[in-house]
Amino acid sequence: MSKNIFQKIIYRIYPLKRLGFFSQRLLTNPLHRDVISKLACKRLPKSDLSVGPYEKDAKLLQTNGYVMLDDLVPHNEIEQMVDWFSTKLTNDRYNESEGFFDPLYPPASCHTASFSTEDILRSPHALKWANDDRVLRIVEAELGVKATLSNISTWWSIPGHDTPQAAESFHRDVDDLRFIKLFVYLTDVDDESGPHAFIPKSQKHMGYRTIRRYSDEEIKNEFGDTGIKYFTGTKGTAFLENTFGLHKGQIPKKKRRLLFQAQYSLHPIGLSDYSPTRLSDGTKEGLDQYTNRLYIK
Ligand SMILES: O=C(O)CCC(=O)C(=O)O
Repeated sequence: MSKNIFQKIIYRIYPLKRLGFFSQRLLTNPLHRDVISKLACKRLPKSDLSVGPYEKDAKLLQTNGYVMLDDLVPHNEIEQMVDWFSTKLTNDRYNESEGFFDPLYPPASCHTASFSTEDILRSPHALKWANDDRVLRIVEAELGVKATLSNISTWWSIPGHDTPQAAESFHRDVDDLRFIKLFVYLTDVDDESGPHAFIPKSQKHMGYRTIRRYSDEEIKNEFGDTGIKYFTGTKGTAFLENTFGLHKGQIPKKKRRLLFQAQYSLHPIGLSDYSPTRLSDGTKEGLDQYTNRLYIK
């Protein structure tokens, strides 16, 4: 039996990537995660970007768990992205049996309507935003190695629900030993459109380490009303966040919210299956091959 076939059989029976994913989920003490991720970083490609003029932003991200990125994307690019997605269908990742639907007319049960990875990759600016020089410099300063783009998503959050679903309650993401998410609002987001919520500095907090959803009461009892940061802002509002910290995407009270998100980590996310897309050379130009390897051929 050739080594290749043998490897394939072993990988089918014993999916190492999932083992890695579930092992890191056992490590919920931020200090332990830090020690182990330092070891993991030793065998990963080094960043070839310096933090340069963004040292202060990198420090803010490290200390507070988030940093605002003013003027990250020009207004006309937001409009072009909104136009692009206005012609595309979505699905409900928590209820795939609904199939694909126009996000203007979602099924009554749908809280979040997600665009396909293919539509996101082929959109006019997703890859450009995800590979923005400022973003990668800050992210790589935090990761300590070259970033792996491990998730790229765009979804509508839809109002009209009384009880939160999944990520609409406070939780920690425990996706890899180190990771950071980029958020870009494609619609204006006020109190009625489900602003993203985060507990500053909670990425280092020793409590709330059981992997589960936490109620608003539990979080408010610990951190108070003023301990929660709500990210309201006009379209184009952008920030980086360490979502190992406690966070949620709230149920919009009245208005819909369109969000673009990219995730950067040390490794591929072990639960995800990636099938890199072949894009035209023009689109790939200037993009780091390693960083984008899970999405682009
Ligand atoms: O919808 C949001 O604002 C946050 C979603 C979330 O919890 C996440 O991306 O980890």
